[in-house]
Amino acid sequence: MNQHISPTGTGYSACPHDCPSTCALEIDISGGRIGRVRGSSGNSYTAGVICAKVARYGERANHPDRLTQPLRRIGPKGEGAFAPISWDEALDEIAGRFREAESRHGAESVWPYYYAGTMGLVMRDGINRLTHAKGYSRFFSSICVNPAWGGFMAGTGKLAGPDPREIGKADLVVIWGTNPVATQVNVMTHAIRARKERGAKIAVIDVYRSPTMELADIPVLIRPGTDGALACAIMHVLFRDDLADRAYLARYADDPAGLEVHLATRTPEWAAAITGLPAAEIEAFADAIGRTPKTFIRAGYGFTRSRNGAVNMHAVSSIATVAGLWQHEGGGAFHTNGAIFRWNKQMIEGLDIPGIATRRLDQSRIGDILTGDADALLGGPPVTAMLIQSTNPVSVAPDQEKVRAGFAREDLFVAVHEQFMTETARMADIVLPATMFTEHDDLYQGGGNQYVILGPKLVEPPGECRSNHDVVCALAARLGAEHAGFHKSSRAIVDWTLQATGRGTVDELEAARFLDVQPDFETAHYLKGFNWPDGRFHLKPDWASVPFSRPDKPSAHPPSAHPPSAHPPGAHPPMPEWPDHWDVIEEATDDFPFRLVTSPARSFLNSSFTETPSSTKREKRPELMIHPEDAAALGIVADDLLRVESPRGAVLLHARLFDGMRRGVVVAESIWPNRAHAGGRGINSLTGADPVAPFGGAALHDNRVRIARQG
Ligand SMILES: Nc1nc2c(c(=O)[nH]1)N[C@H]1C(S)=C(S)[C@@H](COP(=O)(O)OP(=O)(O)OC[C@H]3O[C@@H](n4cnc5c(=O)[nH]c(N)nc54)[C@H](O)[C@@H]3O)O[C@H]1N2
Ligand SMILES: Nc1nc2c(c(=O)[nH]1)N[C@H]1C(S)=C(S)[C@@H](COP(=O)(O)OP(=O)(O)OC[C@H]3O[C@@H](n4cnc5c(=O)[nH]c(N)nc54)[C@H](O)[C@@H]3O)O[C@H]1N2
Ligand code: SF4
Ligand SMILES: [Mo]
Repeated sequence: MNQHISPTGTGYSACPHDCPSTCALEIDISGGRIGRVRGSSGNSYTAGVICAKVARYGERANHPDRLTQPLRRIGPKGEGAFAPISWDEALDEIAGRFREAESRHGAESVWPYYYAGTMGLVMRDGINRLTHAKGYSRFFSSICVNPAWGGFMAGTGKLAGPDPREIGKADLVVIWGTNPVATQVNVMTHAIRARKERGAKIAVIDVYRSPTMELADIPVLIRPGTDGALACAIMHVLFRDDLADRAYLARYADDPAGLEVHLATRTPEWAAAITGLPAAEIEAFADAIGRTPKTFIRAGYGFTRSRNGAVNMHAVSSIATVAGLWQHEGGGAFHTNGAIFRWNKQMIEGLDIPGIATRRLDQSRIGDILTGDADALLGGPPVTAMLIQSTNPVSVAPDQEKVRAGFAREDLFVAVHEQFMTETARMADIVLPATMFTEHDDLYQGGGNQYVILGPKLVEPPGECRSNHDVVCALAARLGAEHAGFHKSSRAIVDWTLQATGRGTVDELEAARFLDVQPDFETAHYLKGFNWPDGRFHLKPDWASVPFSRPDKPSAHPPSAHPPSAHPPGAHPPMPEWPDHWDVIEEATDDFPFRLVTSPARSFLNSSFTETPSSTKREKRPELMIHPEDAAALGIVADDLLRVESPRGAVLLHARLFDGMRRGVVVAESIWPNRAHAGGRGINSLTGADPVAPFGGAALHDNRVRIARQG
């Protein structure tokens, strides 16, 4: 492996973080350590631009607080007292405790838990190979993408769309429910290019005046969870004013006449009452879309983190069909490119292991699961042992009071493999030190773009850090788990995966650095038809036929011991037949009169970078953005310490007066560590884990709260 490492020079890699941009990176290396990081200018999506937090990655990689030794807990759970142990001792103990759990309650009492702290395919997903080989409980991944992906596929039948670089060729760029200035900077690179080169207009739909909306020509400020209403009114205007592309609809859509009838009552006035956006602004925005064939709708994740999120994503993508945008270069709707990569993941995940049929436990419901909710456990045994890689659920998972209670259980054994002593690691029995992306080999794919990128090992890790792959293989050996993937290096698995997918070899990819796998124009724009048997975009979605996984067993009753949310799982009204405002969001009540959104903070990435001083300095402290008139009505002034309470918990935040929301909407840019809040409770004490219909997921931006000055 060492042939790829040179102590000084430039290394080429991919940003491993959970960000749709997946930037191609050029990394200064000196004395075997990484320094300044730049965006690759030869990569046409990255185009030489990356975010500030990754540009200064040396601060994170060379951080004095990095974990460098395996540790064993020596005090009470969660107190943070650990003592160093050897790797052999740590691995033996984990294997022993896993065997013990298995003999007591069966293999399904072990739950390997992971997420996208690294997006490298081998390091992120290789843990599934161990799960499959041992028959442990499987992982139903749900915290991020499900409402968005499923909602997009409900129309197109496929998770792909026009080349995202075509944003640069649009005349109207519609940035819908995403905040790319903070969360995926490259969308802005291409949007600004369209503005500079073509005079394109930029529209931004959000629930607060985000840094992206600050740059918009057409700011569209709505209430949370009302995007379906806005989309319907836009389509109403398109039909009404003869701006719908009827010839396109006749050829490419399932039932445009039915939609037109349905939308007759979805007027701008109707939507104004729901969204809070004046009808005249809806009219003007709809008119701009209807008169601009090269309108590129870039739909993000944020607006789908509501209980009606999948319905809203489908409604937004339907606009591109009603206006016929898909036909034009620089037009259409794009969310993500998951479908174009088509990896053979057999070696990574052990998909050829026979009889993979254990229960799949819902990632977002980890609080319910660890506190023994029979429904969340799908009627099976309790979870008594976990290996956690690449995620920090004690900060990021919803319904946090239960998450904390679950992790505090004395009969739960937890091993956490981490780069830092996160709040999850602090709750562990064994902590293992993990490599960073420059310290191991892996393979990356773009979400918001179309590149495959190699991230080779560039430097030696500090101390005794080991990669996820190495830990999974070492445990497999101790647990008697069998699969060829346990006997290959990560580089060999990358090579196998590339070859099995028909994408050459790892050496070829290393020489090329990245591979552009963008499909041809006709395919990407669905000119040969949408991905359904009838070849049409489904304006009237058949949710049951959407080829996207769902939670194993829809819950029949609300989680116990907690006040129910607006519509407990399984108890919500049926999904609408057509694009609509599906009224299942956690609307404000007299008791909880505000709607809280927990939008991402610019200098953090979920809970990552909360350990780097320049990021915490920029974000300052956990704050609640509240409208000055709402604040005045409550007698709140700037900097007051506020108690914010939802049906699920309470959190302390400082007031920041900000007039960039509709009245009654409050925003807390997140995710600060729980301990950064006065009182030690973090933002996810307020959020709920009841699954979003019909694909699961967490409605992180859909919370009713009440607010009062503390003390
Ligand atoms: N700096 C930074 N970058 C990140 C992240 C981060 O935490 N910080 N997280 C990463 C991850 S894991 C992901 S999945 C992506 C997500 O990136 P995005 O696709 O950008 O989605 P979100 O970040 O969840 O939310 C984006 C915006 O949606 C808005 N929003 C919330 N509710 C609604 C609504 O009902 N309607 C509308 N129209 N807008 C709404 C929020 O205010 C926010 O400004 O970003 C990644 N990049
Ligand atoms: N309130 C609220 N909650 C949210 C969100 C929100 O918008 N609001 N966003 C949600 C979303 S979209 C997501 S995706 C989740 C994400 O939540 P997480 O997946 O937990 O993401 P991070 O907080 O970035 O934590 C990733 C952890 O992985 C570690 N890590 C990185 N690389 C490696 C590696 O190679 N090996 C190992 N072993 N560890 C590694 C990092 O040190 C870090 O602690 O949070 C969700 N939670
Ligand atoms: S914009 Fe996203 S992918 Fe690019 S460097 Fe920053 S976090 Fe990484
Ligand atoms: Mo995410």
